Amino acid sequence: ILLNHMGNEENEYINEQVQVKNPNLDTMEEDILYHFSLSTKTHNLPEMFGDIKFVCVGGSANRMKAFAQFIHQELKLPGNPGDIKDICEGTDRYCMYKVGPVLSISHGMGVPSISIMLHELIKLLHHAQCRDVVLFRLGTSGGVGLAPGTVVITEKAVDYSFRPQFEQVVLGKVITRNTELDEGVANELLQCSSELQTFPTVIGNTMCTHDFYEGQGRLDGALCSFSQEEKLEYLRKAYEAGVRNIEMESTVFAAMCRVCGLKGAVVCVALLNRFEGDQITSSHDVLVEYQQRPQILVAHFIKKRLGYI
Ligand code: R2B
Ligand code: URA
Repeated sequence: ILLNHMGNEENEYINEQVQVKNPNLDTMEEDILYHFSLSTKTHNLPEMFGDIKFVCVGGSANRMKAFAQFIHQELKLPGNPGDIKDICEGTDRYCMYKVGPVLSISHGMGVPSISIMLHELIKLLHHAQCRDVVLFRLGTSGGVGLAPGTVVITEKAVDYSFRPQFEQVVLGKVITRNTELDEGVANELLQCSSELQTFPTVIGNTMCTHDFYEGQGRLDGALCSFSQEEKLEYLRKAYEAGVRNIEMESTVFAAMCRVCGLKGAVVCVALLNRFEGDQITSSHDVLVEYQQRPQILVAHFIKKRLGYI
């Protein structure tokens, strides 16, 4: 582990193997990935997962099942996409589907939920001796000055004061980690969107909050402690800081990818323009189509990387 100027651990990128940053794991006889209902003793993780090259995560269990079926079709793999099985059927915390070299997992809503999943995912990839893995978060978000339906590829994940950092409380003290994402993967994704030419796509900063309502400056929660003018001022400041969308998982995702030597990307569709309102008013069908956009973009990336295109 190298320490950077902030005293934080930085990945050395010496090899491309997924790295856990915890010496305690070496001395454990068994590692139980409790929220996946998997364990190093009861499952042969290298055999089950050793060939994984792409991991796609997203909040909703149904959406991540649909993504697994979609990528199955796109990669023209043998068998019926309808038959894919939830690897984590022993638990209803998260769902997980494996389609060739692609793993699709749900993470629920918010930093605590995705953070638990990422701890167990990174250990899983480590135990399975996976190499050269790219991790994508495919999500939804609120747009900041963008037309609904625009896809945002995250440059930096930023916190509530637009700083590219994630604060974690450890033993009662705050630890700060860097949240810059892989620039190469982001640019490659932007290139994919210009090849597809089916929906608008931008690169921008993504603000991660710990709440959907007051935390994102919404006026329509059960509580609201600020005025419409104060809301708009905050969104304007966010826009000036390069923020183009707001969601609830990107900072911890970026921080954990960075420390563990995983190339990570965040691709979220904006469901609305927050300068225009707070409620999500589009029809169900429109929202379903919007949520397919990050999937289409990442499927194109995967197909290119695998030499299909
Ligand atoms: C986007 O959508 C969810 C809230 O509706 C949350 O998980 C996020 O980041
Ligand atoms: N997800 C969020 O976190 N915020 C939005 O406004 C929409 C989706």
